[in-house]
Amino acid sequence: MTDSIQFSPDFTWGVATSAFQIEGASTADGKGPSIWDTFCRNPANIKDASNGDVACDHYHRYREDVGIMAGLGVDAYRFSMAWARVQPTGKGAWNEKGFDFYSRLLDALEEKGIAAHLTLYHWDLPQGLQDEGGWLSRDTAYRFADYAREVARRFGNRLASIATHNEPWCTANLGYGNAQFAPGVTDAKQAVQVSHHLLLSHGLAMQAMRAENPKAALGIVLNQWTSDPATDSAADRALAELEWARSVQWFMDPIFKGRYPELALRAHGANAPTVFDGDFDIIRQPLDFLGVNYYFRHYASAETPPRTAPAALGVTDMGWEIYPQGLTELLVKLNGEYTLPPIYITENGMAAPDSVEQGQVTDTIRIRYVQQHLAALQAAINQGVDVRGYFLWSLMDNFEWNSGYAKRFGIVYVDYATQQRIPKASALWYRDFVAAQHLQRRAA
Ligand code: PNW
Repeated sequence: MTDSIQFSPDFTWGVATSAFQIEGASTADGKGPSIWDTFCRNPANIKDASNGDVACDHYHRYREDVGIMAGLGVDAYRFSMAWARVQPTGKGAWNEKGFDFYSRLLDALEEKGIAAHLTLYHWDLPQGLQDEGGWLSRDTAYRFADYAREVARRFGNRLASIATHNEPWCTANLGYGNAQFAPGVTDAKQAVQVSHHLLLSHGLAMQAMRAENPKAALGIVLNQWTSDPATDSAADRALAELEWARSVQWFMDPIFKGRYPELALRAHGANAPTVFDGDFDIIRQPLDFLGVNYYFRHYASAETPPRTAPAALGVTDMGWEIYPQGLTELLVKLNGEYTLPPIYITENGMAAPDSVEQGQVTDTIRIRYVQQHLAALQAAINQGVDVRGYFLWSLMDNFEWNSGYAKRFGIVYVDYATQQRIPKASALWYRDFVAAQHLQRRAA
């Protein structure tokens, strides 16, 4: 099905990971604890009572992992930096050994000609800052800008892009709304205030990095979904609209329009955030790119119990509906509502119950998933959306947050007992697909 798909010759093909999910080495070389180290200390928080102490041991095996990427022939790698590695308590002195690790990783990537796309914050706040209020404290936004400035100063010229945050919706709502994620708070009002401080920190970091390195390509990564009413009822349609306002517009409007969406503000009522004069001027910084993570659509049903999505194409091992057309609809809708910079799909992929049989992992379902989403992506491009790249989530199986190691998103299988990496059928398929896309690059 993707045989017929031709993306532009300079389209970026990549894979993605994040620091806490793969690095392990949780106390190595002076790294400080993060809120995810702390969260995992309570085994009840993680489905298999696991933690990130070892994970994929990428900290020690990064060379092998970069070699695997080179074997796949990808153009680019999206990863994140563990803030507590380079600044153990989130403020004060820099930890040179922490920066050295990322410098070695960049060396390895450069050697293989793989472009490095860095995310500054993929959920692992230094515990030292959490102890002083974490993202509920406005001050944390300023600490984040200091960190961003230092990274731009040291590495700006070696990075193809720098994203401030990964999925601030998750940080705020899963971390402070329903306690699925660190720091494990359930307080709707706090969740909203945290989302404001995350946006503020994004703006402050953008300003700091621009001043430090005007040439760096800067942006943010948001998880997004379309929201479809389950039925034609007025209640379902209203709920769908509210969900769009609370999840997508809540982050997009401040960044691109300098305000919060009225509908969501009204819905938050007494939980609306405290906003200082000038905050929106800080938040509304021009972006060089927008990263979009897409996994599923939102299905809005006001009935009790709510109707569930029909899932005509099935569900993933996370229970998430497979709904590729939602990616087309999302991108076209965003393009209509906002004046957008170039878009990168910074995450897309699926969890499947993979296992090794005679040395092989036959994840046909994942190949189909990626094919369907690439077709959907092409449809959006054909409708005028400026998409420049696609990063498959994930390079390898890893620590899937509160699901622990039970959910596998990788195109490379990880045998955690031996740390052996086994490319799945999807990895071989992606390798061949990317190679075919590169052929026309040479022809062009
Ligand atoms: C993203 N939701 O997380 C993250 O960026 C990755 O670190 C993660 O491994 C991947 O998707 C798969 O889960 C999300 O509930 C977690 O809507 C939860 C949601 C969305 C994204």
